[in-house]
Amino acid sequence: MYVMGDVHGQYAKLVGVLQGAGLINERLAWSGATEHLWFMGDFVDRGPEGLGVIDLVMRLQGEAAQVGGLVGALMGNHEPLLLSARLFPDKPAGGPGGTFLKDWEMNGGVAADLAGLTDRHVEWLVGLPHLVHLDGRLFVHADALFYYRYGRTVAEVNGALGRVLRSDDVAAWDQLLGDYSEHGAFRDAAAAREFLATYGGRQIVHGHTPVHRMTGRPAGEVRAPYVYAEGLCINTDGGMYSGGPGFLWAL
Ligand SMILES: [Mn+2]
Repeated sequence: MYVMGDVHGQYAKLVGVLQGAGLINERLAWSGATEHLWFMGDFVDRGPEGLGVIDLVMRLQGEAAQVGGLVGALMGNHEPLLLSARLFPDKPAGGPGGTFLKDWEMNGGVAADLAGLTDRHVEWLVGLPHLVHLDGRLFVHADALFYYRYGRTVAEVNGALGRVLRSDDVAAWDQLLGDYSEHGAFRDAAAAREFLATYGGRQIVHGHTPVHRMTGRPAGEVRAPYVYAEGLCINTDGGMYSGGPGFLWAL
């Protein structure tokens, strides 16, 4: 099993990393056979080709499934941001831009991604899980505690957040997008331990906060996940949009 952190529109880097691991070939077709590949969310924004990344992941998901492999993806927070800009561009929102469209733009929104987004993309995106158990670990996009407010089990959280994203409840969307401004909650190992006790799993695997921001090392040097909180947490966000080369974590 391989895990890919936050891609943020870095299509060319993603292709290079996947080819380097033999998961796709020179024609960009799935060549990973029965291997499993999971993405941590945040496909879009801050980088030029977010929709290209989503299209690639959606296609590889189908190709892998045909040969007994698996491509899975978690929901990030930039996917809801993009969806909110599509649903209610001019409605007032709580971020610094004042509207959902302006807040998305200020968070690195790329006009071509919004323009190219189809119902098929939207349906795929809103169906992505927010929390998932894999290999005895708890995979979640954000290193944040706000998930507690949406439920005390993985199924409850996925259900509640899925309902928000399938609704036109502007206040609920605004609340959720604001919730994601939380970062770094698991630096406190006790908080990580309680999160795992609540939702299950022996380790938290997350993205959302680039490793270089936690370690203070240059983004260009980040080629492996960052293990912290007494080994309870694994940060997979290579900071690809701010100079990180991108990497796959092989379990
Ligand atoms: Mn994020």
